[in-house]
Amino acid sequence: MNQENIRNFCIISHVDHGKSTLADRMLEITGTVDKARMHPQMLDTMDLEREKGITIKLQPVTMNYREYILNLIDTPGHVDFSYEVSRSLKAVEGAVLLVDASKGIQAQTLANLHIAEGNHLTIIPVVNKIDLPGAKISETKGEIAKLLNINQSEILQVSAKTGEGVENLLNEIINRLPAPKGERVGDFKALIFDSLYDEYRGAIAYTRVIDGEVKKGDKIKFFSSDKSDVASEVGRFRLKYEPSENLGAGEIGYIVTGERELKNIKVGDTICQDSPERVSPIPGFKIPKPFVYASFYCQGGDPQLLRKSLEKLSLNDSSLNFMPESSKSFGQGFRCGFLGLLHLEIVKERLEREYNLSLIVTQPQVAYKIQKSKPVCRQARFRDQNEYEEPWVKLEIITPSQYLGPVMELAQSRRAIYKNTSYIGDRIILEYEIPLAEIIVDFYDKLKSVSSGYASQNYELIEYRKSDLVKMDVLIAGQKIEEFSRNIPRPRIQQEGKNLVRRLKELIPRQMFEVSLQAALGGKILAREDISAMKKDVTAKLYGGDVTRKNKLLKKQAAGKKKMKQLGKIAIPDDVFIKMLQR
Ligand SMILES: Nc1nc2c(ncn2[C@@H]2O[C@H](COP(=O)(O)OP(=O)(O)OP(=O)(O)O)[C@@H](O)[C@H]2O)c(=O)[nH]1
Ligand SMILES: [Mg+2]
Repeated sequence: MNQENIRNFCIISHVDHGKSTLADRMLEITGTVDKARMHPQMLDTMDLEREKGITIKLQPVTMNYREYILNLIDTPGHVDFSYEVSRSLKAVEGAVLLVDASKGIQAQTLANLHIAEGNHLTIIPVVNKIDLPGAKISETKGEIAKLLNINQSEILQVSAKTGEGVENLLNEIINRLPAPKGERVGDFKALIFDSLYDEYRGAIAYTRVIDGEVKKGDKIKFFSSDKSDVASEVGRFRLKYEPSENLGAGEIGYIVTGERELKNIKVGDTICQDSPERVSPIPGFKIPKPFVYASFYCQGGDPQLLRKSLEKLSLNDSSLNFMPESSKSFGQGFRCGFLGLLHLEIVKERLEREYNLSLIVTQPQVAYKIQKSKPVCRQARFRDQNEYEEPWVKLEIITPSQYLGPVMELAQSRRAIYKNTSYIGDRIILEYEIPLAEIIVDFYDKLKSVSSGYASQNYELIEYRKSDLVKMDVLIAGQKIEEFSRNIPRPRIQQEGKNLVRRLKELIPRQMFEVSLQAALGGKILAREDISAMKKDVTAKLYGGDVTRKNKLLKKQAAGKKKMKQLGKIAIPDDVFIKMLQR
């Protein structure tokens, strides 16, 4: 394939602005998919993506159009998966920046645009959903023109739903984006921008070829691990793996590497052929720092199985981070780092579905830095003398001006420090600095509810700062359960203690004996609730001898028990930790 006829691009936007739907229309117009086989958001191939209606993984696809090859990468919009966006953007020359005409520019529109600009990509601004009755086309164009400092006439408009304007967009992609650079003759060099573990074929590298070409049977070498393998198959993404003779400079495709030692293959690494000394490696990706941590334990299973599954999954999710850990209550497990709570939920679901595990996940927390100090006197035992540092983030909120009051009130109730205000059109961009712990759980839901769904947010880590935090312990039936401990700003400790034991009381079922629930600071009890003992026989209340009903009830009780975990004497449901977060 002549390099001049290749165009590589991503579609980026805020969540839900229609990227995957636009990709559908492109697949249709280019004849990549038969209309009869077409279904909405064709590139959202994971069950989880379809159930949740969001894209989680980047997804490349190769299309033929006119005399051109178009390599498209659909990206997720949710902030927890922005690492997928930044990797995708390294593999292409241009980005279609999509903006929903009924919503205008939102927080991830800006965040993703900044990543694209940082990669010096050509941006094609496009207004989507022009078919909607509520579409504010010219307003949105005005916002984009101001943001990109361009003329409104350069902004395209489409309806990804009806297909209007999409053919024109394809032609503009060909006109406006440069063809990929690189030398077809010469040493082979390619970037791994994603990967996948295949039980039968080993690791499959998703690559962008920079120079040279690779053929089936060629020897390949991973730059960082210096490990050699043979490319047992190369090919293109055509909604399935389509083998080809070769992959050359400027192309996007896959290489079946056969590698089973998973530490040898790294996303961001450079693949070359025999002589790495002749090739300069491509600058790798900046590995994202996890925002939240939680511990994963295998329910009644082998921790080694969990380790292998985490390794395999992390090939396909390189923002997942894990290290071994052990707990008195749960045994061997892993402390895992995530980019947000949705990321955590998705990883848990994927491990359970794709690797058939049953997991216990402890309460997610941000990573605190703690300087331990010894108590100096007896009284000090009742205080927490440790010094805490916690991560702070820069928070950007975009809101229509009429919700400014409640949005600011919300931020201020969470220890936020106001920094700046700016405007896009008649909407306001508020900038704050705020402790990460204040926003990871329910801030976004609250923000949506105080702004009737119109405000959006984005955040990035800035630094660790000293905080007046104390560690609150939780005692169940007099036994300290480390997994429930949490760090809390000192002024809020009484209230949080009360809330916590009340919530635990709702979530922990009655036991055969009375159970006390206590929140404590050092040795001092802050709050207490009791769960009264259960009646011994659950069927006692069934009069007469209806055996089927009685059996049914006992069965139900038994099934309920399976999802319980023994914490000392107490049986608690597995999902208590996650439920504790849902207020
Ligand atoms: N009316 C209308 N609805 C659209 C259009 N484009 C997308 N939608 C709808 O918008 C919703 C989100 O579409 P997606 O294509 O999943 O959005 P996305 O940007 O891929 O979402 P994420 O990948 O999760 O960020 C779906 O309900 C689509 O049917 C459009 O042009 N017009
Ligand atoms: Mg999508």
